[in-house]
Amino acid sequence: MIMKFRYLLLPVILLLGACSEQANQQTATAPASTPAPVVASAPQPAAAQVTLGTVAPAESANKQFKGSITSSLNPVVINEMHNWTLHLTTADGQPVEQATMTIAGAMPAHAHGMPTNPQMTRNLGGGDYLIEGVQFQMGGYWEVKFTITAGSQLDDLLFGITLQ
Ligand SMILES: [Cu+2]
Repeated sequence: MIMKFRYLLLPVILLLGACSEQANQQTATAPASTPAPVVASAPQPAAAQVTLGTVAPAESANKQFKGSITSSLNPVVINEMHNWTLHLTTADGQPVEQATMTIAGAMPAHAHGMPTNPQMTRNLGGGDYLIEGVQFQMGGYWEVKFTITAGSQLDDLLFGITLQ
């Protein structure tokens, strides 16, 4: 994970500089045996800590699902990869046990995406899903959208998140 994080530093810095549409553009993961780039040993500015703003439980666009998220890293540290757990229920609160999903995050005000492609990697049971590869490159208002399929249901679940 650390190796991957270091490998992502350069593109992240480029993203910060450009602040343009770079949604979901992730550099290919380096093999674990690849040495860290020399630049990674240079002095780095201290990582900024920001508070994961109150993330209200959300209702999906067509009201088929409700969801809430918890973060493995709280406060969130800018530019640090971490995981989320999504708890997913039906509209009446029953856990959704067998869902698949894709995830996309963006800052609407800046028209750019996240520096990573978060993925649901494990169904934890009871309506909980592990989301790996969450990373933010700056504070401010983010929207993270889960496009969820469960059985014949397909719906978008969007969380508005202010990192400040
Ligand atoms: Cu931004």
